[in-house]
Amino acid sequence: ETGVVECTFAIIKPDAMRKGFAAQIKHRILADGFHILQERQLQLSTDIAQEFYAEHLGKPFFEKLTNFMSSGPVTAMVLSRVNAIKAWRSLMGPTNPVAAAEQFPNSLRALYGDKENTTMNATHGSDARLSAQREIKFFFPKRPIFPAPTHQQSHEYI
Ligand code: DGI
Repeated sequence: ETGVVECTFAIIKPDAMRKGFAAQIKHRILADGFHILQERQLQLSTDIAQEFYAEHLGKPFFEKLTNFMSSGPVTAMVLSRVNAIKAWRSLMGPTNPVAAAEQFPNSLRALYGDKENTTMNATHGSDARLSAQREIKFFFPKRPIFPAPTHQQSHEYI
């Protein structure tokens, strides 16, 4: 397989957490060859959700999105893999769960997103290297001592 090992940032959103889909989603992540380098469960304040989605400030869905993202616990993860950013976006599927179901029925947003409501689309993923870096720092501000693992067992950071 060609490509560069990258890190990306992922969130299991409050809807998927509430519906009990976190374990199935993590299973798909691992089956797709990602390592979960870091993971934490937390609940965002609305302020933090607004800061995280600052690029969408002023859009019609901004308030609904940030209220939803702070409505319950989420799982935040750093994922690594060859071409992680693209691969995670592709595993998630399109933003709108209806489009996801039509185009990629096996994608996470097709399976676990809310077909009535694009806001509740189960997962988040960085869209580029720069946003991945920013988002990872935002949720995991402490730098790990060791670089990305080279085998299954070396997942522990201090
Ligand atoms: O990178 P994505 O999460 O796929 O999409 P994005 O960065 O354009 O938007 C961030 C989130 O905002 C998205 O996951 C769900 C929500 N969103 C985006 N577009 C719409 C939307 N929510 C509603 N209700 N309607 C939209 O058109």
